Amino acid sequence: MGSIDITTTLASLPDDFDWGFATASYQIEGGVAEGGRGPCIWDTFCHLEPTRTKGANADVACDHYRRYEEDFDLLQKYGAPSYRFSLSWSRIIPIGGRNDPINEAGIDFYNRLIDALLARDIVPWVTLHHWDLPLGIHDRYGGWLNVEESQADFEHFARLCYERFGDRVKHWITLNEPWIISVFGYSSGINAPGRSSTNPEASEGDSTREPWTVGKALIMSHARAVNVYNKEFRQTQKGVIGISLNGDYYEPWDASEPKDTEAAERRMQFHIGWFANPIFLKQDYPECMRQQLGDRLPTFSADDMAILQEAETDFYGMNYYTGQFARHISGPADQNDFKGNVDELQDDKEGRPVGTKSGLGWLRSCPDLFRKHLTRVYRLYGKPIYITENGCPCPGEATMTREESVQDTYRQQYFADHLDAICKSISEDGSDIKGYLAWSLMDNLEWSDGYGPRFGVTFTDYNTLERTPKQSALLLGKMIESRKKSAVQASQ
Ligand code: PNW
Repeated sequence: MGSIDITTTLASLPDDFDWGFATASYQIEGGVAEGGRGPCIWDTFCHLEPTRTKGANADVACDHYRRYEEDFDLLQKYGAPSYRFSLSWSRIIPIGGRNDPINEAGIDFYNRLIDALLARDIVPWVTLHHWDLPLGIHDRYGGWLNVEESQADFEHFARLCYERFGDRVKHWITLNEPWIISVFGYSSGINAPGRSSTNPEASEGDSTREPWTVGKALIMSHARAVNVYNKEFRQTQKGVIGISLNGDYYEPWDASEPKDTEAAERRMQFHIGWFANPIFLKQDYPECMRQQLGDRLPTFSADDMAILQEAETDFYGMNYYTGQFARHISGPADQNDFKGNVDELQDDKEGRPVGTKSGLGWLRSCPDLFRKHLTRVYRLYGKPIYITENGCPCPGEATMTREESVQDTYRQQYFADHLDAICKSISEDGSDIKGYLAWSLMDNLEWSDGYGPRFGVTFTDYNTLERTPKQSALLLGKMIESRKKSAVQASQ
């Protein structure tokens, strides 16, 4: 793919622009019963019969638990200045609660990880929680369904992590994608713990209420973890803290229909405003959510609001993959709706597709919408943005051999086009975008889709666990290298 001109594309990136790759504990580690780790809700979910994860579990996954040195050699080979990974809460506190025993062997594992990164001059970015909730607290009190207990336990877990790792970790992300946790875990039930009243595979749940309760638990958990950092650690540790929010960009299905324009904006409020209003604007949920959901949407008490007011979050972590069209639905919203009473489509009224097809049905490459998304989020919430995830599987990659998969032309074009969108949002729209972490360092467990979709810049052979760099890893490596050179030139 020699045709991608990386130097002109990247010219408008700031000299201190950060780069790297991202992963999550459950998707790569394996070693689920090693070193005193307790079970998490995904362990149970992956072993349900009949399967709800295409037969896949994470008992071994990429065996990163044992192979992390090799994986960090790859990061170094790719020239990555930064690496984002997440902590398995139940490795550190096997049952999960604030009065439960701490597992020193789990802490040692993450100390080794952090030290192995620093030895290679790679900056660790740590996500405290990326979906693998300790089963112990799910069983004890319902996990995120218990707003008061879960936020107290998360605060305790966060404090322990700052205490033990914060001398070396200066970049924290509290939670990954609270929207997915709430909706996939407690409305559609396609993710652990798989609760739903609309999904025939689920035996328990209330899709009309549970996602909104869980959302509040996550917002308050984030805020309390930020407050602990700011009050007890920031002065000595001098790090930054943010949260990673997912959300697609929506265009109206019929651009000449004002109701579709409203529907597109409403859809984004239901995706992002749900969390960003309380966290970044320190306000109640978006008005359109209150209107539609009424008393099913929890309220913030005066005490809650005081906690939110205090919680100054440094950056907006953006996980972006795709865009869609939104079409308004006439009439009142269904009780189970979580989208803001809109239909989501991949073609507009004229039949024009939103983007080119990737290897997953929900993911189309739409870099122009990425630029609009970046600019909209920056204007609305006013915080520096780090892209904490962006990537795709190539069309057909799920059934490719290693030799075919490493020639990942589609992914290279996707990265180049999305970096170009970042440059335009910075230089033409004035957004403050500070870094880009590609998803993912290696092919890994794609949650309920199992090991089919390959998001990695490194091919994982799930039989031998051998890793092979794909062309896209080398392309990003070249981009990083060329930026380093121009930063050095600029400083001379
Ligand atoms: C994110 N969607 O999840 C997660 O943070 C990663 O762990 C995951 O591997 C990655 O994106 C790729 O999927 C998402 O359906 C899962 O819109 C699904 C969606 C979005 C994000």
